[in-house]
Amino acid sequence: MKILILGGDGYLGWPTAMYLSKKGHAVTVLDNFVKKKIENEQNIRPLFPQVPLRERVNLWNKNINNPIKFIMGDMLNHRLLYDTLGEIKPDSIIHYAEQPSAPYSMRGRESCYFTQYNNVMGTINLLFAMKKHCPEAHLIKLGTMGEYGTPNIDIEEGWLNIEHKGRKDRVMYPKKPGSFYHLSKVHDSNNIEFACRIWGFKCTDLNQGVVYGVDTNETKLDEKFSTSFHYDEVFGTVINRFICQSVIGRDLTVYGNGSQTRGYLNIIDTIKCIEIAANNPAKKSEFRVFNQYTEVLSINGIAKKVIKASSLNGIKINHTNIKNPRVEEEDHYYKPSNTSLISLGLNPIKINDDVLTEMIKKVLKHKDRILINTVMPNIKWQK
Ligand code: USQ
Repeated sequence: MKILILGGDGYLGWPTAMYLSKKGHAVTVLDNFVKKKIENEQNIRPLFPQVPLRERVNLWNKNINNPIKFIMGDMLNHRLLYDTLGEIKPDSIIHYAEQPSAPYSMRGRESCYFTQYNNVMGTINLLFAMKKHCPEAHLIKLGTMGEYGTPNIDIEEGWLNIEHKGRKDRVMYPKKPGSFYHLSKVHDSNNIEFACRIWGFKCTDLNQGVVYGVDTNETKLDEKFSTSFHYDEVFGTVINRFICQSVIGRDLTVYGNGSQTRGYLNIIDTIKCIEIAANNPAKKSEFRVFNQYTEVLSINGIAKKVIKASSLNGIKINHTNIKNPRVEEEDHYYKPSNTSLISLGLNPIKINDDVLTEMIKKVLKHKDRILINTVMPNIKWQK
């Protein structure tokens, strides 16, 4: 397949590009490096040293007989998107190219505005470029489980059958997201569903849970292929943060009472899910939603697992309940469904001592690069 990966420099985009290139697909990656700009602005950096994407791609291409193509560009530049799609005419477009941090979107007006403008308008540009140059392409869009929030009813995969005053319909599942970032993905979902309805697009919206993990088979091939792994409050997801906190001997920062429950998945499973979606495209006019997570856990449950794995590796830590900087329900009902990807063949990796030990060992090697002042949260949902 000809595959275009938007956001090919990120935590998930880069490992996806290597994996799909190794599988023989013709991969092009596009990125505008806005995450690097935010890193500089926030005085944060990925834990593993990063080789610039162009250099990484060149190194990859030297070792494999199926080169990745790299384009530096911004999805807010619609001309660039039109030209790129017109030239490549991709079969599949994997869209990761969004500002992914909930806390960043809650910093204030500018960060919120940037998040929503970048994410929503970038996607609008993509939809119009697809309409002009490749309306038959399969759009695989990274959504988020956070679009649903924590409703007091079971969470279905994107759609809900309802009966109201004796009549029945199938509607998009009601959304109650918890940050301006998560809201940007809700707006995207609505825009894309509309494009499927009026232009006959094929789309899979992957409502992904919280991703964790340090490596994939491809990042392990060379240190220079490391992915952009964060542990700070801006881009670090909770398990990645807890592992880094443990390695520097700090108590784990459980926000609030720690009963908050979410869906989680390993970075290797993210890539498998993308491959499964690409190999089984949505049909014409179909806006298909998969809930992409493999395990449901509370923060307390995660803290317990990390504390145990740390102790097996000779690290004695505990957890500490800090005042929740977010506005989120702590004790809540949470029962999402995730049968679609499993029924298409996903064989999930589970969080266990071995998986966490592998993370601890890799992070230990880079322990000295951890910026201690970026560990505690500073961004508050309510000031
Ligand atoms: N949390 C802690 N301690 C910490 C950090 C987080 O208790 O030190 C808690 C948060 O309060 C929250 C949960 O962990 O209840 C998850 O937080 P997170 O920062 O790991 O994840 P989140 O902000 O929800 O966002 C991440 C990614 C985002 C993706 C989302 C999937 O950054 O791009 O969309 O996970 S989901 O959460 O399913 O919406």
